[in-house]
Amino acid sequence: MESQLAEVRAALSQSGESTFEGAKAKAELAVQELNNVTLHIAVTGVTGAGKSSFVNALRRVQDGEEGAAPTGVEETTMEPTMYRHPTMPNVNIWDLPGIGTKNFRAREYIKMVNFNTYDFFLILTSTRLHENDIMLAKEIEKNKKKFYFIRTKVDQDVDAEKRKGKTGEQTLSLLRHALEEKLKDLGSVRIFLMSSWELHKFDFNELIRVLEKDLPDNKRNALIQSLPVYSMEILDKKYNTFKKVTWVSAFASGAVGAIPVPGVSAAFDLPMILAFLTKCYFSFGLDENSLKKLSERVNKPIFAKVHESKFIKAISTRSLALLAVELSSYLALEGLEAALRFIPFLGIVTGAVMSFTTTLLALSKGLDELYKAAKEVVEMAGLD
Ligand SMILES: Nc1nc2c(ncn2[C@@H]2O[C@H](COP(=O)(O)OP(=O)(O)OP(=O)(O)O)[C@@H](O)[C@H]2O)c(=O)[nH]1
Ligand SMILES: [Mg+2]
Repeated sequence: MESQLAEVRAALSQSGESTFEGAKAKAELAVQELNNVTLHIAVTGVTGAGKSSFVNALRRVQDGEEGAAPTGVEETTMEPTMYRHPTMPNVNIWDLPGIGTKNFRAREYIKMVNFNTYDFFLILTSTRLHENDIMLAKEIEKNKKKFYFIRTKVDQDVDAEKRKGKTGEQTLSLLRHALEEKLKDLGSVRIFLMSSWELHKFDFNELIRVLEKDLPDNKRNALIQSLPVYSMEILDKKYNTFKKVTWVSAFASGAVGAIPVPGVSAAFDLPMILAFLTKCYFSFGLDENSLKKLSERVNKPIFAKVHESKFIKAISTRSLALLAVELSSYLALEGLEAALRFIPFLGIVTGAVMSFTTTLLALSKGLDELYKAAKEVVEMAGLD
């Protein structure tokens, strides 16, 4: 009980408001902003640089799969194509046309691809950096947006150089220095070495760290929540972004439309809790489709166990009834009303406060359960 109350106290102090009503009004605005945030990522670079393959890797769809961006030596993307994230509809990844190698005009190109649409640009380059990549970067900078250079297909370089006796580290270090040298006119440009075949290796995490710093709060959260779970670090980041919004979600929910749960004295907003946890469930890669793909990728047929958990089942089948049972058995609320009186901030405990408290505790518990399951998956898959 003490730790639960500490959670409620922390939520109240995070709101920075002195009344429950004030905190609620602020939270409602924050939730509206969260729901309206969109992120548009532009993926550009010369023809064949690996743009479409990278878009697919970010969206966790395999090349050739339904809804995947067409890839291959013959497949050229001729106009900007938007690919919605499969589970986060507010995150859009744009596969831009190849910038060509001849007669390139950066100013015309950025006009043609609707420059203003995008939050930032990823400029992909594979075997050779082209003058046009640099011209494009300069034009993006002139128009006050951010760009990041990504050297793709480094798996190929590592393999090829291994045959000549170089270690992976040596190859990557040489690649990095050669590119830094070529890009030195642009100032301090960061280069990220990557492979769409093995997104979890090389500089993917580093790119995310840099983007996290550069993006405003809501967009950063959207980005993190949309990422494939390729490491424990990414899973932890996801958990933290969800954890941060539990209190706003609980404040904003209120008792309106709440469903009384047998055995729990305060009604709480079960549909909102289910919607929130469903988002976490997909973001953590716990859905059957993601688990199946991971299982194939790491060649370990062990993830079906995750769906044996009653809690996960409640979410995967979107069953309010099952979720209510799971949560009410956790929320042993008998002592809660009395305990709440000890929080000086609250004064008199009202139905709304009770509803807020139970909703917050349910969200936290649900999030922790999903995180625990996802952590086990990451460990079993050997991704940590
Ligand atoms: N080994 C390796 N091959 C890759 C990687 N990314 C892309 N490729 C291959 O490179 C070729 C071109 O990839 P695409 O993703 O179609 O390139 P693109 O930039 O979209 O090309 P355009 O649409 O023609 O401009 C394909 O044969 C891909 O399979 C990678 O990370 N590693
Ligand atoms: Mg393409």
